[in-house]
Amino acid sequence: MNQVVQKMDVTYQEITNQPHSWAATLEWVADHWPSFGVTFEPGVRVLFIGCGTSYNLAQTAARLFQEATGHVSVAVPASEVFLNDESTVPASGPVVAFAISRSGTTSEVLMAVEHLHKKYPNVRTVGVTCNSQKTLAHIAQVAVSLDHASEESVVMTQSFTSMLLAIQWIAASEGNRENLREELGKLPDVLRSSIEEMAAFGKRIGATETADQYIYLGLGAYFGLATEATLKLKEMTQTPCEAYNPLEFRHGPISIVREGTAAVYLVAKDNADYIADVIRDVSAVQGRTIAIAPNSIGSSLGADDFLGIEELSDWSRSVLYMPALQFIAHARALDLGLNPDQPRNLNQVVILKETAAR
Ligand code: F1P
Repeated sequence: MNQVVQKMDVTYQEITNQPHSWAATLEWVADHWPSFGVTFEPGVRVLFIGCGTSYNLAQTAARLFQEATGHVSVAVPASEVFLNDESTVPASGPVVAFAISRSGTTSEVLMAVEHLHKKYPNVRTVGVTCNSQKTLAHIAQVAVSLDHASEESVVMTQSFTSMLLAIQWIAASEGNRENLREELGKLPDVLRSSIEEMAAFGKRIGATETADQYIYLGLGAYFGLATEATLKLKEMTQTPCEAYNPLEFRHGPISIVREGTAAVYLVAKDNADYIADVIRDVSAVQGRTIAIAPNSIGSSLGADDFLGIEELSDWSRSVLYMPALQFIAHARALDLGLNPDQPRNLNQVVILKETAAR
């Protein structure tokens, strides 16, 4: 049964297609973004808006964007833009809002963009999507449309990393960070050369005999990736899992750790010493500890298992962690005899009743 699903499942093909999708993304954004004429004036505030996986993307993107450009950037669930705009949308001063949606038809994202256009003349909207022919690309003032990263599968994998990579490229460009842009250019080849190792890692960590509860831990932009890792695992396997800032995890939630708990750390070089401390604490209460970390420090963290990732800067390396996290969820689904292409209770797009897909 598992082998048959593996050959047929589209989700696996899309996960393994990421080196190609990333190369096409970098080419597309370099060719198109400069001509859009989107400016980031001094004092601009930047919003990143999305739902589900695209909100996890927004959380990751906001941190990376602020780090590379210095512009204050925040992530907001799309529903909060039209339901709680006074606490989420700056009413004055220049604002650029990136509205993120693979499908380009998620009702809350479209409602958020329409609300911004109607009530906030100070806001410029940028659609980020994988479907140029759908509504978001038409109603946003400009659109980053990565059709090559669209997916047949319900769960988002290459669409997540490709849209994130496009936003990272924009951040590096708007921040005049040529070194970061150069590092991004290396990512497709780095991923191509490490994807088999990542798939093997995913099988090891996702195996049902090793854990029945997962905790993903990441700081800063890596927290958004940790949150996305939990959504992949929930969507594909319904396994109990949570995401935390690693140091916050010790302030109470560590009480859920037991034998059968796997704690997966997304380690950046800048904070590795602090993470090693949390690894020790989780090991001490019977948790299994797994680190995804830069090659140079992976083995020194004291984790039970680890995956080494290409050095690069913490900023540029961040998106490289995602395929390994996607493989964990995919491998576990197959181990459980589930079909990753048919996640329980889920459709590719959530359309609210009072609005039809535009
Ligand atoms: C957003 C989303 C997905 C989720 C599921 C339902 O889609 O919440 O993140 O996995 O497919 O839709 P989109 O707005 O990015 O198309």
